[in-house]
Amino acid sequence: MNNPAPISRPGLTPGRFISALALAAALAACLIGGCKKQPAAEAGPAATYEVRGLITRLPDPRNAATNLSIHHEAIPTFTVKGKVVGMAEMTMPFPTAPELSLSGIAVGDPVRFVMEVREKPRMTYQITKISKLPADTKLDLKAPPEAGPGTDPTPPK
Ligand SMILES: [Cu+2]
Repeated sequence: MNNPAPISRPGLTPGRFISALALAAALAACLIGGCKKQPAAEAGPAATYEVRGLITRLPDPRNAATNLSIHHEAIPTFTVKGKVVGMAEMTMPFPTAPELSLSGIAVGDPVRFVMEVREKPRMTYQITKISKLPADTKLDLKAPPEAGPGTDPTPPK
């Protein structure tokens, strides 16, 4: 937190004195009313994002180490530690909330999902909601799905 400049400091113009007062008033209001910029509870999600993408892999029920993977659209509002950094379009694995059902969802389906991000005690994210979009939905995806850990290998012929 910034310490307000001492009032007796030489060169402090009336204008700066006023802004120091305004800052002090804002801080006081923050303390009384609860600052909205601070996350209310550490346990709650830092942010949730509604994202669209294409399913590239489904978790294998016989292998707990496998993840759902989605080639998702860019997330321009993606925020880390209060800074909007954005997330580019990419194929990545997504942990899912324990109660989330993926029944009826198949590889290649366009979907809309809610990604919940926590920053404490460390950066984690999971999908809490997912639903299929109409099969002809035009997603804003430029890159081809990357061949990588998040992509199904081409099935053998
Ligand atoms: Cu991503």
